[in-house]
Amino acid sequence: NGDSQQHLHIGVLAFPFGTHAAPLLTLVRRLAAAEPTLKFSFLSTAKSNRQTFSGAKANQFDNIKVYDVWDGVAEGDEFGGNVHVAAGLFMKATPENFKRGMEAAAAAESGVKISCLLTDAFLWFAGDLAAEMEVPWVPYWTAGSCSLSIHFYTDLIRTTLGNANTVENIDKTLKFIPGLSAVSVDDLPDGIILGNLESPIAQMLHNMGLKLPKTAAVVLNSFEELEPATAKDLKSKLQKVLHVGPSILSSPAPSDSDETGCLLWLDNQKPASVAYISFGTITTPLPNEVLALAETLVSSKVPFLWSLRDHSRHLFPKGFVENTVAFGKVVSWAPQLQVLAHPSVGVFVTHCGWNSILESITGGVPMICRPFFGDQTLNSRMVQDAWRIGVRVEGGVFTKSGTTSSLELVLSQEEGKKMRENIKVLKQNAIEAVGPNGSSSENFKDLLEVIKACKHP
Ligand code: U2F
Repeated sequence: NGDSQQHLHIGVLAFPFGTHAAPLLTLVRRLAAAEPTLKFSFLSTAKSNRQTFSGAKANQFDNIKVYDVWDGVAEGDEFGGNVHVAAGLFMKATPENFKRGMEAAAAAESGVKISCLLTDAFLWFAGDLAAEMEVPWVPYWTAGSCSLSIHFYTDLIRTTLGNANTVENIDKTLKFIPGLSAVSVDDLPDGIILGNLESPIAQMLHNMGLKLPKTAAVVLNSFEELEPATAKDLKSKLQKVLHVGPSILSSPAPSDSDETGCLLWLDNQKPASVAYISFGTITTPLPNEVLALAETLVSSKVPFLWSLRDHSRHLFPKGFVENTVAFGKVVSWAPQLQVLAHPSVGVFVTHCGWNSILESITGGVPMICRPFFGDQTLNSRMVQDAWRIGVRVEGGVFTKSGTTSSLELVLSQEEGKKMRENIKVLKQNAIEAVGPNGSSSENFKDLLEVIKACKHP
């Protein structure tokens, strides 16, 4: 095929849940802009593609084409289940759905076959698929090195600390893994030592960890200076480890519009006074905790901006929104990146999703952490004890007294000031990492070379 001499065709496979597809697309956009001769086929489910390419984020690249793959829900089924169930159904539909999608993509590119698989790292089977297709596999880990390291070392953690759900191991730390000495068994995602080791997610991540040494390069949305020991260790163990983030700085997506007036509202608040509250795209906090947090805000009168989906509003105490209108604002969606960059925000009450952490760092805002699942507890441990840029909410869950003292600590006490100083240093590191000759910029160039070196199969 004459055309095949002209361009390389990259198959991009997304994980269509949580905040996964969007950061992958951000990376693809950056590659597509840097090397217009590369052609990208971006594959995800119809629902995920609709969200990822909505509004200002509509696809404007000639060299990125978008394909829908089957989500695993049988036709005619009215599926309204939660995201974990949906992810299970989706994983069952893989890799067949992606294979079919890639065939369609190759046909649309006048038969030019895919010469590289760039995928969400969750999609561990892409390693086998790539081998079958005789092309390299480049997985993208949308979170930090700390959590990637946990999955890489799962077997070692199990043999060192024991497989069973033994309580006596709970406080043991992972000091035998570089960069993770602050982390205890209790901080690990379910399915490593505690919880169900056989759950689909646990198996998926374990498989991924085992496959990592076979990848051409592992790409992360983090920067080396944030987790130097872990980054160095992974680099010594894997073929190539490329921290290219934070992508919000290196390749900002089009800004969210401020339909709910958050930024205007923040303009009228005092510097570093506001608590911004959000728990990401998947988590809904428990009813008693919403209540405790709301009661804390009422009694402490800390100015707040709370992003909470409408379906959770009924959890507020009666009259909450009306009674706090003088110092608070509740919205169903906030332009979070811009909110965290606003000088009025003094603390971020967060579930510690990785994107939220990066946005808090680049906004220079310390955190109060209330993690729920996956990498979030581990991330919160790093925030509190490795980077010292926040605290876990006192007692681990929102109670009125614990939340009151955590807010007070971060907003008004010396410790909070110190956190703000620490986070400023990390913010500066992040800016330098994506700047000229910065580590993330150099890693990005390296990634581009890896992709350009792919051969037509
Ligand atoms: C999963 O994380 P989530 O999607 O729940 O949370 P984040 O990684 O923190 O990403 C949330 C994104 O949604 C945005 C916010 C982040 O970019 O700016 N957002 C917003 O713009 N406005 C709002 O009102 C609320 C949110 C998973 F649960 C985590 O454990 C993982 O760390 C993460 C990444 O793999 O994916």
